[in-house]
Amino acid sequence: MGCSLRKNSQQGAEVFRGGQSRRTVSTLIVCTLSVLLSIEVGSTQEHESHHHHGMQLDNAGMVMNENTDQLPRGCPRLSGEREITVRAGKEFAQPGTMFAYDQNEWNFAPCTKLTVTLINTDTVRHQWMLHGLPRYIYPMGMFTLEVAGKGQRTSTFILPPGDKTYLVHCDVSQHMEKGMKAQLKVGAGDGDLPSIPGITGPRLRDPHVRVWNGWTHGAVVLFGIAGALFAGRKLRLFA
Ligand SMILES: [Cu+2]
Repeated sequence: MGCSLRKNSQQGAEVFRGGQSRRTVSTLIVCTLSVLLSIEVGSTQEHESHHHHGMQLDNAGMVMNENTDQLPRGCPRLSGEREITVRAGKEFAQPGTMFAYDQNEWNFAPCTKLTVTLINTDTVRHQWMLHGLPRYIYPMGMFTLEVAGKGQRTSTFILPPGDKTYLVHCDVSQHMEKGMKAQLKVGAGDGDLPSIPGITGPRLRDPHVRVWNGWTHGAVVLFGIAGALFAGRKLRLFA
């Protein structure tokens, strides 16, 4: 895209001034965006060429952006090494959801080297995809494990410094909306994410269900009867 700004020519009389300055402004915005974009793309390409990790893909699944040795900026050294095993499948789903992980929250010290094993207990594809990582190590800011059908996959990455809450989810269409959503807190985290099953979303014992089964059920029935009587009298169904 050419970023040269056209000079005001004689042909542009008073009438066209407004239009031209608008065009100039929009050209400036487009140019700024494209420069920013090329910087971003450039840095990503640079890092992809510097690091051997990238995508490991086969019929059974994939690992994206494994990182076993590069320390994120701000980590003087690894604070420790941890391992987790996460199961993913329909069998862990709570009422109102269809897919789920068997855990929905993790907490680790900043700069932890974390090895994740994802076990898929379903026949459909599931992922453990974490967002918001530094892009100079992890292209697109993601670390992903994917298992297509029953099976498992293991990979390692290094958590950044600082207190932050990271989104973990399955990116297969509709799986996150149907319950496959979790959060990983580094340090103290920076809050809870919305609709995390069992944390900020529906729990196993949904309070609405309990309340509904209790006195409100009776109250609704009573109101229904009263309403019917009132409507009946209005319509002169009774004398
Ligand atoms: Cu899934």
